[in-house]
Amino acid sequence: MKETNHEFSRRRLLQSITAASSAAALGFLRPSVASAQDTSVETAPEFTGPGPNPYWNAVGEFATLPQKAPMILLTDRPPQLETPRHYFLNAFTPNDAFFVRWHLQTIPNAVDLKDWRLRIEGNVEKPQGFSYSELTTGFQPVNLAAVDQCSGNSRSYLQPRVAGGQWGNGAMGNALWTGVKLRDLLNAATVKGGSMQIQMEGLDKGLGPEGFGSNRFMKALDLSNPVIDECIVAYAMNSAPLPMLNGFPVRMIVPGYFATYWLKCLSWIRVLDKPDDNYWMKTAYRVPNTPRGTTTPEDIKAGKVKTIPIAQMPVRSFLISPDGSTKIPVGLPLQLQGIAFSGYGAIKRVEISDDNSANWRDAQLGDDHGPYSFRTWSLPWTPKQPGTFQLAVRATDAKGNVQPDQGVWNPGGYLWNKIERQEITVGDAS
Ligand SMILES: Nc1nc2c(c(=O)[nH]1)N[C@H]1C(S)=C(S)[C@@H](COP(=O)(O)O)O[C@H]1N2
Ligand SMILES: [Mo]
Repeated sequence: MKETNHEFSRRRLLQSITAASSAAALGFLRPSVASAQDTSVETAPEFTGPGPNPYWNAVGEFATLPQKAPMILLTDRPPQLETPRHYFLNAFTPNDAFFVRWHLQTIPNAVDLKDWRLRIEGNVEKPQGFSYSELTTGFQPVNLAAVDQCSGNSRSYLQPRVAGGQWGNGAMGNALWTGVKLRDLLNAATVKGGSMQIQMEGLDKGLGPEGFGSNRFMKALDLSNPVIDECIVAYAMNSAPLPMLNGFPVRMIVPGYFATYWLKCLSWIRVLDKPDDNYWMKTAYRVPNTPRGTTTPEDIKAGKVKTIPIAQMPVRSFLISPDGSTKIPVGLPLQLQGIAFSGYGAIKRVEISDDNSANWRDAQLGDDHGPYSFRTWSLPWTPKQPGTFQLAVRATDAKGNVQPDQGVWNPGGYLWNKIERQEITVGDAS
């Protein structure tokens, strides 16, 4: 059975190599890979389900998905990959280790840039269809470091447990995004008076959850939202083309906002004169209209909870090293290291406690890459006696938001930002 899958996968891979070479001869552009030897992963296997998922075979054979390092495989249909913890020691998350999340079954495995266009349509005076090179050469490029975080990041920590992908803390990543201002593209098309929202759609399609009603993933933002002027249509990620699984050729960057709005393989921006009521706005990705978006199963059952579309990311911080995997000898001078970020403004402070929140010490903040980036932090720490320590880390942002010691609960499993605690065992070194 396994053998058959491997054979199948090998055949598919050879086919795709052949397809890739002839495509290259025809001058098709594909997301480039690190080196010429890597051409075997240049074209992802087709992923058009139903039937056996070729990505699964790729995982079995190569322990990785196309253009990706080995990562935590959350689900294979659609592919969802979580970033292993140690990657967060740095402010920028490498493209090949950047988390992956899709909703629909059929995701593109290659894009022919000769045919591909980004359409600006709907309630506009002059509908547009920009080619990739028009985007890269026809507009002032903008660079922005920004955190992409899934609304369901850390969902596995909610009590009681909720349905959905059981992410740990690795459904997030920070990249330097390069692209065109959304506003420049809208201006080129001239938005008509009375417009309310932009609706975004990518190349993926397929059946969604029950009651979905359409086979596309679409998200919308209010034109009156100030974030519209900060949005970027990104054609580069950490100064390289986007990996196919992270949205090649372009994706939307919505600084400070949860990733659900960061449309991948973005191909349609539609100006609407009324609010978007598609499933992904009206039903999914909504949070209780309560402080911190928290509620209870009882209030949900009683129908007491009003919801609003999810928006900015609350302040968070993480201890990345040490990770609790080894016993630490007494007297060993350590650097506690980690990252922090907030969707509401720059990180102003990161504090550490090793005595169950009785005392907090300020960590030193690392390089400032802008308000929407991960901010690294570090603090020297030398354990003085053996035993078990709970190292807690809490961040404060420019708006004065401080991480709380209480979790949240809502049926989507969103907005988790409770203070993280890491147990460290210190051993007697004498
Ligand atoms: N086209 C498309 N864009 C999408 C999605 C999707 O399913 N299709 N999922 C969104 C969600 S919910 C998340 S968490 C991010 C994940 O981005 P990543 O895979 O680059 O990490 O993509 C967003 N953009
Ligand atoms: Mo997400």
